[in-house]
Amino acid sequence: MLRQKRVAAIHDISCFGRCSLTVAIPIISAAGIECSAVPTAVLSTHTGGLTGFTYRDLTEDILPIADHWQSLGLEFDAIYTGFLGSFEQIDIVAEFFRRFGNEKNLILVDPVMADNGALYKIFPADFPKGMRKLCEKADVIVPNITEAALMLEEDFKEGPYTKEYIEGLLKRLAKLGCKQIVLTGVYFDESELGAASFDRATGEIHYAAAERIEGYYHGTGDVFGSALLSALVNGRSLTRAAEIAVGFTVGSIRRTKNAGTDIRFGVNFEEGLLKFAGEVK
Ligand code: PXL
Repeated sequence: MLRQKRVAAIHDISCFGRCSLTVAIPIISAAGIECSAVPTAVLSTHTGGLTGFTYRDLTEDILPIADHWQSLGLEFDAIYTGFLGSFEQIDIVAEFFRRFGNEKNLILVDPVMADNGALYKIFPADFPKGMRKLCEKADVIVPNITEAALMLEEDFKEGPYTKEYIEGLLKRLAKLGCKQIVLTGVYFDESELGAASFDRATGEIHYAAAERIEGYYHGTGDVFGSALLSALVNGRSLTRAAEIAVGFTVGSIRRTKNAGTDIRFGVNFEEGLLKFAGEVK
C-alpha cells in the first residue's frame, strides 16, 4: 500500500465566495490527499469586489500551530500558500518553510496580490517585494502576468501576448531561484486562454490552453493552484499537471457562466470534482 500524501495549506478562510481554504481543502481532498490547514485569517467574504467584509487576523496563531505540529513530528509532502495579508505573515510563512520544508517535499507559492495590471487595493505598493522574497524560497510558483511583472519590477503589458514575451517572463522569473514556474492568464489571441509552464532543469516550456470565457470570475487562481498542486503531489509531470488544472478551472468557469452566477461568488468547481478526481488520482 502506498502511503497517503499530506499537504499543509496556508491560506485565509474566506467564509463565502469560494477561494483560499474553502477551495483548497475540497480540491486537494478530492485528489486523495490529506489536507492540513493553517488559517491565516477569517473573513466573512474575500476582498474582491465585495465590500463590508469582516477580517480577523490569525497571524499570532501560525507559529504556535507550527510548534504543535513539530512536537507531533508531522511531515508534509507539500506546503501550499496563496493569499497572505501582511509582510509579517510572509515572514512567518518563510519560517514555516524553514521548519517543514526539506529536500523531498514541494513548496508551492501562489503570490496572490494583483490582477488585470493592478495590485489589489488592500496591499501597499512594496508588497510585491515581499512576495518575491517568498517566491525565492519556493520550488514552484504560480503567478499571473500582473504578479509576474510586479515581482520583476517591469511595466504590465496588455494581451494578447507573444511567445517571445511570455518566454522572456518565464526565464526572468526562473532567476528568482524556483525550479518550476506556471504563469497563468496567458493568451495569444482572443479565442483561448491558459497557462505557460517552465521547468528550469530541462528548459522545457509548455502551453496548456482552453477556450477563453468572457468575464473575470473570482477565485479561479485558487482553483487552478489547488488543482495543479494536487496533480504534482500525485506524481504528474509539470506539463500534465498544468493541463489538468487548466481543464478543471475552465470547466468550473463555464459551468458558472452558464448558470449566470455573480462573478464575485466564485466558480462552480464542486460539480467538476468527480471528473477531476478520476484524472488526478
Ligand atoms: O482568491 C484569492 C484571495 C484569497 N483570499 C482573500 C482574497 C483573495 C483575492 O482577492 O481577497 C481574502
